[in-house]
Amino acid sequence: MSPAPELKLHHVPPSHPSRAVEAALVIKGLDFELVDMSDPSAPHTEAMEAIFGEGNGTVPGLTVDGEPVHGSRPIMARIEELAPDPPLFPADRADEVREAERWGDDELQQLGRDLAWGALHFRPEQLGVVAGGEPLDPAGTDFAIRYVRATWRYHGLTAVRIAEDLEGLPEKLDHVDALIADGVIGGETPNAADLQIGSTLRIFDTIGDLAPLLADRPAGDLGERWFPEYMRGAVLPAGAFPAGWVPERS
Ligand SMILES: N[C@@H](CCC(=O)N[C@@H](CS)C(=O)NCC(=O)O)C(=O)O
Repeated sequence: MSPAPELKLHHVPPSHPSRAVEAALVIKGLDFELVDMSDPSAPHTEAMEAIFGEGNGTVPGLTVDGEPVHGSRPIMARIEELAPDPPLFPADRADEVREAERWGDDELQQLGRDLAWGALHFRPEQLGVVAGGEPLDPAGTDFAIRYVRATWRYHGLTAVRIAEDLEGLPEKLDHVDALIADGVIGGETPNAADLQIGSTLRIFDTIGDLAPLLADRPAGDLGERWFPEYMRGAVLPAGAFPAGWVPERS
């Protein structure tokens, strides 16, 4: 038997796609080292590109005996090659899981970033809560206002985009309910799509304004089910988004 490969998962702790692949490594029982790429003075992109190549500045990135694998979906696929059981792409619905994983990455994941940073713009003192502590004092809030502004600029966030994200959210949550009803996700053990979609839903759990959209439905339980410890207790109180921005559920 060949020795187990050396696995290093490069992440930043709040990142939901990083949590998704970390959960996959844990489920597979693989030993790995977590490398925290956070740098309070600069985005992690440059340091990531130095390891994973130009244009690969986002987290997560995995090295397998030094071989770089970048992005949550390629990492899921590589983990599946390294340890087939329990499967991340169960044979009886592998294509459906792959498509749901793609949807979770391409169409849902960004909303985790947009809506969290969006809500924090209106409640910057809550940055302390999201980081696992208390609401910030006035001096801390001054820092948070600058930090959130810089993040909006960096990600090209606008109020229009956030309002549109919110408008489209009921339809996306319906899609997650349908994936659960069809047995693509939400089974006994999480597959790659469960982890990709569930990690974003866990972020939604932290935004109090979204609670009415998430309550009493299968999609509303998925984040907590697969990521009970991630963001535990971090909830931005409802009322952050301006009145009328959060739509009724469909
Ligand atoms: N869809 C990609 C993107 C990951 C992504 O955007 N990660 C964020 C953190 S959650 C990041 O590193 N952002 C920094 C940047 O956009 O420069 C994946 O799933 O790997």
